Amino acid sequence: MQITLYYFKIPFWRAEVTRLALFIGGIPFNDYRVEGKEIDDLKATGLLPNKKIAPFKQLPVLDVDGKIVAQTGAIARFCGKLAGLYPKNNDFEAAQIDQIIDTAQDINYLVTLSSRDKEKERLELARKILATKHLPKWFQFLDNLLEKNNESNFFVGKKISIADLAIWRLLGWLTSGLLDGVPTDILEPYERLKKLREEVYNHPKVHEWMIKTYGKVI
Ligand SMILES: N[C@@H](CCC(=O)N[C@@H](CS)C(=O)NCC(=O)O)C(=O)O
Repeated sequence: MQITLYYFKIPFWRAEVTRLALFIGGIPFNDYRVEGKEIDDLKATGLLPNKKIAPFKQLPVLDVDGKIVAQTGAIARFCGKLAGLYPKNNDFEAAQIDQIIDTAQDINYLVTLSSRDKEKERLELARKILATKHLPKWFQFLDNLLEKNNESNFFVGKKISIADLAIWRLLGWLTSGLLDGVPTDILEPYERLKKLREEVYNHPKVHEWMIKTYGKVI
C-alpha cells in the first residue's frame, strides 16, 4: 500500500495524529509537506501537488494507492487501524476514541471562532473568553473522561490510541504561547491531562519522531 499524507509544514494535530500513528505502527508513508506555490494552487484550484482533487480544498488529505480521502478524523481512523492504534474489533472502544477526536474538532473550532475578529480589542475579548471559560470547561470534561479510565493514563483501554495523540498535540498548540491571550500554563489545574501529555511525550516512538522530524521535542 502506497500512502501519502498531504499537510502543511507544521506539527499541527490534524496531521500529527496520523503521522505519529503511522510512525508508531511502522507503516511507511510519504509525509508530504505542502508549501509555497502548492498552497496557492490548492486554494485556487483545489488540486493537490499530485494533481488529484482535495475534496474540500482543505488539508489534511490522504492518498492511498491513488485514491483520496479527506477529513482529519476519517484519515486518523483509517491510519489508526493500519497502525494498531484504533480498534478493528471493538466498536464501543472505537466510539470512545471517536468522541475524543470529535472533541478535538470542537475545541479547534472554538479557537477558530476566537480568532476571527481583526479588531484588536474584540480579538482580545474573544481570547479572554476562550481562555477563561471555553477551554477550562472542555479541559475539565476531558480530564473527567481520563479519570473514568481505570486501565491506564490514556483515554481508552490499556494502551495509547489516536485519541491520545490528537489531544496531546492539540494541547501542545494551545499551550505553545502562539495563541495570544491563552496562557502557557492553562493546563495547570488538570492533573490527568498533564499526566496524559507526559505519557505521550515519554513514548519512545513519539520522542524518536520529534527528534527525527523537528530536531527537538516540541
Ligand atoms: N474539517 C476539516 C478541517 C480541515 C481544515 O480546517 N484544514 C485547514 C488547515 S488546519 C485548511 O486546510 N485550511 C485552508 C482553507 O480552509 O482554505 C478536517 O477535519 O480535516
